[in-house]
Amino acid sequence: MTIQTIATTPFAGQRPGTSGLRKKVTEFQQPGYLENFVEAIFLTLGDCSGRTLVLGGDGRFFNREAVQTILRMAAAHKVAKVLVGRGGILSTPAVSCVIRKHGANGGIVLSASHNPGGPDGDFGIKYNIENGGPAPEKITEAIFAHTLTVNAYRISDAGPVDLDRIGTTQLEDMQVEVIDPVADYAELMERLFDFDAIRALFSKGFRMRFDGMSAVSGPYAKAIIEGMLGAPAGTVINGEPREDFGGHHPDPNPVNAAELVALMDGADAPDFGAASDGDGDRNMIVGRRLAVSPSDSLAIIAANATLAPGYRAGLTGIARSMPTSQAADRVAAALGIPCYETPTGWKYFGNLLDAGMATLCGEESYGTGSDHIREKDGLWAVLFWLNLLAATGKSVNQLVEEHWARFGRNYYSRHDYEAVDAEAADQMMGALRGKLAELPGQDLGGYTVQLADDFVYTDPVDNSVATRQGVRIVMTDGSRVVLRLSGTGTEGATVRIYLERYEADPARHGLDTQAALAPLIAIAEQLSALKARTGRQQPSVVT
Ligand code: VG1
Ligand code: CO
Repeated sequence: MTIQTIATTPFAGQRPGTSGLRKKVTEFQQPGYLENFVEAIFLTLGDCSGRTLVLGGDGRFFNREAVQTILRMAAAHKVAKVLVGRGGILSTPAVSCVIRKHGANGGIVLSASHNPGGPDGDFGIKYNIENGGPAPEKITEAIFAHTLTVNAYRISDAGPVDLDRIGTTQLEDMQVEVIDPVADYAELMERLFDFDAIRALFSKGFRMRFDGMSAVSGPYAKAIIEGMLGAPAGTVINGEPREDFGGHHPDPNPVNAAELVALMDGADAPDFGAASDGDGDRNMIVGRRLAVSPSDSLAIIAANATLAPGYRAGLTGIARSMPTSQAADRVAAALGIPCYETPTGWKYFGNLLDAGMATLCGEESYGTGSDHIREKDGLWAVLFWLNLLAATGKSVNQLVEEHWARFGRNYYSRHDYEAVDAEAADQMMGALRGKLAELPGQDLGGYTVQLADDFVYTDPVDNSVATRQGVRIVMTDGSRVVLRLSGTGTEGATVRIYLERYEADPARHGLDTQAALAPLIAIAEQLSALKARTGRQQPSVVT
């Protein structure tokens, strides 16, 4: 076995987006493409001797190959030890959990999350730091800078490691420990939630469906929900991770999890439905004929958090991404705790969580989590809901309706226009930014604009500043229209339009969401001229 230095030349476009580097699998398969990016990570980390890293992914096509390459590169960079999930599998929340529990120096997550997989799908890679969370921008920018100048990478020529057997092997001077991908995570969940109460709920005949979407969360959900909590076999559907996610889009929303939603709408609907995404960090919560909006889910979890043993002491604060609805702000106000508004992407929550300023975090994109790890956590949110259902004896629908009655309802929707022409999208955003200064005070479609800006975030912990994080037009009654471009897509640009309207009156809590938001949808079109600029008449996905 020898360590080799292989000459290479930079690839353009290796700047990490909202959550790591995501590209088509075919792009990753170019000789040196993955290696260059991994070398850039190691160049950023500096001396790795004595360090421990965690490595795993969501099992999508190219996962195993990438794990072997990264192990051989880690050995060449003198990493002391790598903890890798069996079969190369670790959900994103499990990576975060394992880094923290084992005191590792960081980890590499292989996933393109909610993007489709398979030979024609997407692949992704992300570096997480020692708190278990996504690397902050100063690190991702340093990695990117190295991708522009990298001219060689170091790699061992050793043969492949057996990833399917638990135990420790040696690769050059590096230890490779293959671990059970579920055990550490399951143990953490058991400490946070009232497993006895949830077990009692299932033993009384409570029925649930968890859709693993043929992605990474299946093994976790089976071990915890069917195994530890005693739910009947078959509660977890699509529970085997597949390299192409069964050809589906592993994105838990009512559009992509249509089968689950149809089941929950039917006559024989179970009591509770849930789903997770490719890498297990997203969640969708479904009641009977009711898909709970992720923003509402965050607010409801926050309002009832002390019912779960891990949160009995209460919350220090709540953080939500800017486009996420303000439902959580109302709960924070009632609890007398701060609510922080951050840019999109979990990396912006890390400092607040580390500083103990926030306990719960959430994003409108089906992402919810807490200070138990430093990633959003799909199964955690599902278990939190199970804990609330068991502790209150109420249904999902009851909890949601009672929440609205108490706090008011924030009608909310996101309209995505996927794979639009990137230049047209940039021009649209540019033109919109140009109009912002004149909007405050203007009357638009029955609303008066109070504030219009391109969101700038100053991190209250380290004072780092993130600019151009999305255009927001806030009305005097708190209703909002937000527009931003996705940072996770791999084809053209994806325009996201976020719409929110607050309604205090319980008599008006039963409206159709799109109808309730129609005036704001019209304002978004009026200000952006999206139809003319992109040629799109309809959003590709409405959630
Ligand atoms: C999207 C979501 C964002 C989320 C990110 C990663 O980013 O909007 O809220 O944090 O995906 O989620 P963007 O830039 O495409 O809007 V995951 O589950 O794909 O890691
Ligand atoms: Co994800």
